[in-house]
Amino acid sequence: LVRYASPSPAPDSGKPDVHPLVGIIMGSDSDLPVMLPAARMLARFGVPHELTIVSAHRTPDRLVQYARSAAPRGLRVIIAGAGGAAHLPGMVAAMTPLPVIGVPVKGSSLDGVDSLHSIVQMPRGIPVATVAINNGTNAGLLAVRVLSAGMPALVDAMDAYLKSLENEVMAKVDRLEE
Ligand code: RP5
Repeated sequence: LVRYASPSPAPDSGKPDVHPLVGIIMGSDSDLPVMLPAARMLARFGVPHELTIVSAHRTPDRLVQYARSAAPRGLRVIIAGAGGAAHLPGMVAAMTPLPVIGVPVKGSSLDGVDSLHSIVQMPRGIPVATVAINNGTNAGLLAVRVLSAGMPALVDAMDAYLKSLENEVMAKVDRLEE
């Protein structure tokens, strides 16, 4: 389990807050290149998070333990990425009341559409918020937005992020029209 501290100190403690609010899990270390951008986005917003491997079919007992302990441990959102018959996000969602964001990972066949369908087509009662294939970045951003419901500073930070995207495009427009 890798824990990433928030760069902002916890109130009153004077020490960095290492208590993770977001858990990032993936079915295999081969998913890491897709999932690291989620971690980077959370780091950019100063959201403490953790990252590890949990495989629904290779480590089923670990899956149960992780999902059942997530809320009591203080996590508020889980991001789960998997490829192939990607049942990891759905299984986690079945065992925790926390919001689960699923990242379909593109495997060596079927272009990741198999993973997308596995994750997005959850039956009634157990929702998984699904981002685009291989889009760890959007999973991180969505986690920040979910957290921002109770953390106004994140609303301001997200506004600033949106502004930075706009500025990026407008700089290109200016160069094009010069
Ligand atoms: C899934 O199977 C993982 O999420 C990964 O996307 C896929 C392939 O895993 P490896 O064979 O690369 O370990 O469980």
